Amino acid sequence: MREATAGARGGAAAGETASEARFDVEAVREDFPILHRAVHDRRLIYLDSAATSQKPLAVIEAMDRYYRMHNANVHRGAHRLSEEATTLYERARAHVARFIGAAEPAEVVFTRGTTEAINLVANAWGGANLRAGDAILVTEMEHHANLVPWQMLAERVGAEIRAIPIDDDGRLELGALDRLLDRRVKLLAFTQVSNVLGTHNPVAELVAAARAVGALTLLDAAQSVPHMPVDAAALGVDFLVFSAHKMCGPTGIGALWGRRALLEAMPPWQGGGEMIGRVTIQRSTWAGLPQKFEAGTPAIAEAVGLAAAIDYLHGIGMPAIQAHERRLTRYAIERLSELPGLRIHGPLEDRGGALAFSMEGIHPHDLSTILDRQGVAIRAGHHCAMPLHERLGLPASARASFYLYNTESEVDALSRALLQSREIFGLA
Ligand code: C6P
Repeated sequence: MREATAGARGGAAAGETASEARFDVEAVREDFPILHRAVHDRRLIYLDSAATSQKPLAVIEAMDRYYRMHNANVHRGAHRLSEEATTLYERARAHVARFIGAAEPAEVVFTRGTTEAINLVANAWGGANLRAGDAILVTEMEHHANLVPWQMLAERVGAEIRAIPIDDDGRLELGALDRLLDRRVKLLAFTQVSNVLGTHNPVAELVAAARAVGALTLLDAAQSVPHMPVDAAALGVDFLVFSAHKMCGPTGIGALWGRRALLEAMPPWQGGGEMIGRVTIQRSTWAGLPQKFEAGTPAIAEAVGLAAAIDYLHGIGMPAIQAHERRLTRYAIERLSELPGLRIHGPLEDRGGALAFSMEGIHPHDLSTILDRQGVAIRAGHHCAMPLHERLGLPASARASFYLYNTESEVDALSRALLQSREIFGLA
């Protein structure tokens, strides 16, 4: 669909890359029905895509079509509908594999999302490989999903959690690796892009450092896969996890990618139908990859929706989406920096589109409530990153986050609403 808009602006102007020139945000917005609704009698300005993205018609219709035409359970029935559902489900897996640069579809395990994928690795890999005295290295900016499962594992086996600190600009202090990364570290689990600060972490450097001490790496790609080209094999990580709902797909599905040899060596973590080879009353054998990790009836319509989301994003082009978001984030930083009392947290350059800030004299929750009355949806709180907020010395922050359908005029509206909130609070 988007291919039709390619070149609509007649080629690149000076200083503009080809992918920036091709991007037609107004045409993109037409694909998202929800963007046409009003909130509190105002046009909806949705700036909370880091929490969950909106869904294009192509995804909504693909799921609707699945239920109208193909619904059945997968891998079980010999009847026509079950064959169709199985084909669609496995085609979705192949789509994901191509999208993230997996060597083969069998390396892609469907999960409920990023959180479940990390819990899977913590239970299956961690349970089998971690011993008392071992360490797991994370960073101070991790989402709770990439922290709490490791804490639970560490508690169980007697391992230790270490964290790479951040500097005042919200970037990792890589100098601390000398002190933190030794042979006791068995896994380095880190986010590619911070959901609060927008920081882009140096994946290649971190992977090389982990490898040098024989540690594996898990990349939390929840905030990167939706926004930029990501190639798991090229990045050199061992595990990669993400959620469909942040990339135009439905809730309830995401994926774990892992290297075949690692996944094969891992025991299953949940038992039930689908994941077995042979079952007797006393014991069972396991299915091969990836079924070994997919016990029970999976999220079939959601897999179909995820495949449609990938088609949609691919049709626009991930480099074009990334370029659009970069431009918009730069613009937002410029506009918000002009506002009195406003402080942006995190790096100002070379960053993703999650933009956390504080307004002097107004609690983030009050700010988000006032903005909501203007139709502007942002998030306020700790964004499931309490250790990070502690490091920043903040109980909470406000966060605007951008995606392919956001515009400069929406950033202007955010800026106006923030100024108004100062007036409401009687701030000069
Ligand atoms: N962050 C946010 O508003 P789930 O909930 O499993 O789909 O994703 C968890 C998760 C893991 N890692 C990162 C970096 C994330 O940003 C998230 C989800 C949302 O920031 C909801 S708390």
